[in-house]
Amino acid sequence: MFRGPLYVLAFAIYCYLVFHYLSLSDNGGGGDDDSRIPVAKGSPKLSSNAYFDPEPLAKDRTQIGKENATLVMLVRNFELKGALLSMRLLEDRFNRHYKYPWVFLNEVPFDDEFIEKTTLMASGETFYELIPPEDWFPPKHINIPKFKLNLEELYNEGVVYGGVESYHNMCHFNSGYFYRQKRLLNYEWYFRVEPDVQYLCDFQYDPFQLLRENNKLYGFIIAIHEYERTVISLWDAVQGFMEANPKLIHPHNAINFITTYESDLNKGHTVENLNSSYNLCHFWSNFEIGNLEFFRGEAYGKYFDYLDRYGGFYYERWGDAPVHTIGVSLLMDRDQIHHFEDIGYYHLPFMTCPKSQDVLTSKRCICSANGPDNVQINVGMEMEKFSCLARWWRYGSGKLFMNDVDYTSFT
Ligand SMILES: Nc1nc2c(ncn2[C@@H]2O[C@H](COP(=O)(O)OP(=O)(O)OP(=O)(O)O)[C@@H](O)[C@H]2O)c(=O)[nH]1
Ligand SMILES: *[C@@H]1O[C@H](CO)[C@@H](O)[C@H](O)[C@H]1NC(C)=O
Ligand SMILES: *[C@@H]1O[C@H](CO)[C@@H](O)[C@H](O)[C@H]1NC(C)=O
Ligand SMILES: [Mg+2]
Repeated sequence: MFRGPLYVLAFAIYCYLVFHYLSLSDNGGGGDDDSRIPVAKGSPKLSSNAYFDPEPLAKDRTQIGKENATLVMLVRNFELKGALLSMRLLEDRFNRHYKYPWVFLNEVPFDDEFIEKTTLMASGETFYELIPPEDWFPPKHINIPKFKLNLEELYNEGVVYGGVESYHNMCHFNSGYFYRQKRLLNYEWYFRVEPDVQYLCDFQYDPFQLLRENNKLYGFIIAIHEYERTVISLWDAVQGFMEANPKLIHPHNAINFITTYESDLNKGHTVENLNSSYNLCHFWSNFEIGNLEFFRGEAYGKYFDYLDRYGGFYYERWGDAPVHTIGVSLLMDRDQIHHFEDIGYYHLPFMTCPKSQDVLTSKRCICSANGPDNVQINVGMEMEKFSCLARWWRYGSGKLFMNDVDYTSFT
């Protein structure tokens, strides 16, 4: 006697489902979709969420930061994943509050996937620039057979990246050409970013503004020793430049930072077998915040041209890090070089983090980086024997013991 109402209910549900199905297929308009190419420009995405307006929300990319500045990344298409990792961290820790633009540089065109995904990751405007071949490949005075021969030799000696032709182009470009790329002429300040790096603390202030207001021109985070084999004749070239251009050397320079040897600054460890007075210290250039007009200026231009004539970017493996470092150490007032002691950073294989507990807490630092194979790097390198930071404190612009910035914004 209870069955009657149950059948009625089952029939009602059946009718509802049939009706619902019909009404859905009426509205679906599926026929047109069969020819749709999901990734084509202008067509809706396969996974677009039907509950939202199909028009993507337009992002307001208007710059908030007040400086004439840009983030810049030289990168290859296949490094997209690492580029996004770096961007995500830098956007979250700093740039989403300022929306500075991003400039991407490459000697081959960026592909659509790279452009789409990095633009979606950026809070500000994005620009994709093709490097002209004459800015990328070896200059005319380079003897190509000699270059190839030396590549082989560097490879056989196991010099890191020594045998990789494109690495030489990259170091040459970063030493003397990035700041002259057409798009970068629009800016006064740059922040260099590499794929697969990690920013471990909130910035809480605008580093471009900090540099400008404190009359600084170049900021670094890690200082370390270079492999001697890569720069055998670099100091000879630098000495030649100094002798030819004594007026360009700044009277209050940081030459002692790059030419002193006391081992107490390296925990008693001596840099062995050095054949020149360059002690191999350099600012690690994968992190740099600097003034483009300095690099575009007469002094650095003459310095770079002098080194370029020497051929060491190709016959040896001069890195852009020692080249920038020697340039800024000789041509700038040493007080114009700034150590960002309060920014946590990781680039394989080294991590560095602020030391003050106050700063670490305020800036929500996570001083643990994810290295390759999920190895955690928990120890900062700033006090290791291979770091040059102690030397910078003695011969550069000193060591700070007081917070010189206000860390209380964005709290
Ligand atoms: N477009 C382009 N970018 C390059 C090329 N080689 C290197 N780069 C970029 O130049 C920067 C430095 O290259 P890396 O390979 O990271 O060199 P590195 O930092 O000395 O070495 P790693 O320890 O491997 O990171 C990175 O931003 C790279 O993406 C190249 O041939 N073309
Ligand atoms: C930004 O700097 C560049 C290079 O110095 C300059 O040409 C440009 O006029 C500046 N733009 C603004 C808005 O100040
Ligand atoms: C330094 O000079 C010595 C003696 O001339 C030489 O044997 C050695 O290979 C040189 N070291 C480097 C890194 O060039
Ligand atoms: Mg790198």
